[in-house]
Amino acid sequence: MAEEKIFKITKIIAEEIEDSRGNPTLKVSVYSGDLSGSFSVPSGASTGVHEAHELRDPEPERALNGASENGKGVKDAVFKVNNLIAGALVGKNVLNQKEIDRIMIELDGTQNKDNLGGNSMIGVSIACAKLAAKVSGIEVFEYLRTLRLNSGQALNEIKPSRKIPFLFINLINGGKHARNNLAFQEYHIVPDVENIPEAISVGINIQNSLRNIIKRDFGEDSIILGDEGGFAPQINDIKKPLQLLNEAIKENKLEGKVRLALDVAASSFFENGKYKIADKEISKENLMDIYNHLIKEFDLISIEDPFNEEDFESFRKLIENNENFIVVGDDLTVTNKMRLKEALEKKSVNAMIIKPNQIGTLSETLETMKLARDNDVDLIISHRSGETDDNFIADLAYAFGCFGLKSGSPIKPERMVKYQRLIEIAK
Ligand code: 2PG
Ligand code: MG
Repeated sequence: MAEEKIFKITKIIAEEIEDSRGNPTLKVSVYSGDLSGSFSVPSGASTGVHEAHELRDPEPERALNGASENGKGVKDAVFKVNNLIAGALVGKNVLNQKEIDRIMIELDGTQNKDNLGGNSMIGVSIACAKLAAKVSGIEVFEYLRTLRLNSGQALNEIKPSRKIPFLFINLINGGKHARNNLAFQEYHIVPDVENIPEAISVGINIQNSLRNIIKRDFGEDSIILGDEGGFAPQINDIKKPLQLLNEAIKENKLEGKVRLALDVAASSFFENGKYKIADKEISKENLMDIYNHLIKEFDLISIEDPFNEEDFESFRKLIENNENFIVVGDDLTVTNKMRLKEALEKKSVNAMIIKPNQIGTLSETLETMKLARDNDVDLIISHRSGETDDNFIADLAYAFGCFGLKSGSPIKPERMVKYQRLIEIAK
């Protein structure tokens, strides 16, 4: 049993690096002697209000530790890892993930990780898990399966959904991920094909066709990319991207082999009780009608965050209205066990997004995943819109047979590394 061995943490070092948007973020490396594990922390743009606090430096004039760039720096977070967290964890056994996370949670002492920051904590937490896999001489996904929950239950009791996850490949970007006026944030293709390399090449082929279609209809300017590597055309009609995707799918003769999915990220266009789409304000009832039609017309497989992050009720109604349809919580559930409990009581979701940095430790992430699967909620492991070259989420998705992995468009390297890792594991 891995946990009986002892590999003491000898050093923890955080540094500031850039994420894919060019914003500062942390890279944390944890050492046991000569061996080390690192994790580079991603960062969201359309973050849920209930996510763990992301520690960013104050504005330059109020900066304490020599920080920062317009409140975006993470020098304070780096300082906290290198001093407070390292001080508490050096000497501890890196194979005891539960203990490592418990110590950080206690040291932070707040509900929302306000003191240490979810970004600092998840950096350390996952770097420890990667080091633990290394000292154990096993792959990260294998190590994850050996971990135990607070209840003592083994994580290999998590009910798998699939052997290899479906890929949710985001090919058209709007919302907070693009400089256009498209309200919906993400338009995904979900290839239903035999293996991951095939799914990736389907994604690339469809994106290539899409480039020509968008250029033809909207001009050269519209083929610029959004944050996750999908196109960000100057469109405000929410239905148009689905038509464009269908045309690209047809061009590749892939009808029936590729489904469509949305991450609407509705909280980002919810203002004063209304949803603002293409400069018009609409009610939640109207939005529900729009979804009911789109689901039928485009045979959508799922919609993520269809309504504002506090509207559990409308999520439930969308499930009730559409048989065999997948309603995914992200800003609603924020990888948080308490939010998931509420969503379960109110029957608001049948799938949820898992983003470890939303909650701030690996142990809490796994607790949430177990609760979800015990209640037949499917899991989609997800990147953030501001990403790094880290591939941990692929191991997490594979380890527990998750339903999906959502990692943007394969033409962006920080997205592709996750898909590539899945290919490597699946081999
Ligand atoms: C989402 C994510 C990732 P962000 O809403 O699901 O696609 O976006 O990281 O900006 O929260
Ligand atoms: Mg989302």
